[in-house]
Amino acid sequence: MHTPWKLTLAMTGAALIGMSPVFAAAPDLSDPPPIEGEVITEDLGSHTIRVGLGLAETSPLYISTRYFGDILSERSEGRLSVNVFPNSQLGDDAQMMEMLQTGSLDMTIPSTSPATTYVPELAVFDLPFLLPTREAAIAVLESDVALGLLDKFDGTGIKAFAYHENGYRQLTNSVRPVESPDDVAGLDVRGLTIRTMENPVQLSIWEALGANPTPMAFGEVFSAMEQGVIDGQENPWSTILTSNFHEVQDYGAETRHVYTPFIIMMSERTWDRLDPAYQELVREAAQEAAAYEIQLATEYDDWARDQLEERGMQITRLDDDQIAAFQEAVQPVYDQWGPRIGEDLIAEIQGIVDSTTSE
Ligand code: TK8
Repeated sequence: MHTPWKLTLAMTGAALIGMSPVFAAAPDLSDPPPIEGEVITEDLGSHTIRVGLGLAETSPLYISTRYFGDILSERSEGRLSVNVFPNSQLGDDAQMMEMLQTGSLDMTIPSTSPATTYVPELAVFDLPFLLPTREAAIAVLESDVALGLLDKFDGTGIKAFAYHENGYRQLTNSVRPVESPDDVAGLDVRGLTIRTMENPVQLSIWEALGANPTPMAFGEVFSAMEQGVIDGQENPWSTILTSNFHEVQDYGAETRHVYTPFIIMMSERTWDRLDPAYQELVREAAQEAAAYEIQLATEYDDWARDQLEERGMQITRLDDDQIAAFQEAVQPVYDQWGPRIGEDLIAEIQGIVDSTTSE
């Protein structure tokens, strides 16, 4: 539902900086790093690589994917080019990964949560409050432990190259402000119906908090909220803003309950068609795009929260005690999933986290 003043505000912002009225402005984002490295002048074949994304054109993910395309094109003298399809127009994360397997899509950058179908250990990222600071989260993403999980895609028909940041997930809803798990569960009134990613650990988190969790593909979330099928959802502020969720969600709570990254991946069929020199180029470009995306996502996060407030979302900042109450309420998730995900893996990740916080 577009209320007139929201539209006016969005259009004023758009007019000011000359962007589409769908989205008013972007924060002061870093320019992409200069494209460096060897240019392959030999003709090793021409390829157009189609990349499907769940998020919108305004997202850090989209911007970095365009940069990925620029790197490939510049360093192959235009023989490699990238077409990006945003907004889940080719399918949701799960469908696009299946398309990589069959070779009907070349690349996608899904969340780790639906990718646990292929690599169950990736569910470690679904554990709530595992990565308490961004510094710790990035250290984990760059660690051999996490990179080793990407090798486990071997044999699935998918090649995984690097992690991108999705960001700390925050709760929004259209019913009431949330300051505590009791507000989620509702006590005297009904619990909130919350869309979760399609992943059993995510489901457990919202069950533990007393919500009515409803797993759903990301592309369906806006209309489900608009139609009142669900009360709310959880995603990083940048996604909430760039997906216009504030148009249908009045309340936000800064819960920071989960940090699940994205993975940049390619169909093995596409990979096998590329000359080894192009394969190496794709690998390098994926890493450079990942680093740029992490920077953009970091720059976007708090700015997006402030923008949402300006556009009328009432956002509750939670203090340490309030966060601790959420953390305590989701403890059963560790008891239930820890043994299945692997206590050793969890301990290794926690070791990396500790090494960043004890310095
Ligand atoms: C976009 C999704 C999305 C994720 C979700 O394809 O499903 O909520 O956070 O960003 O991967």
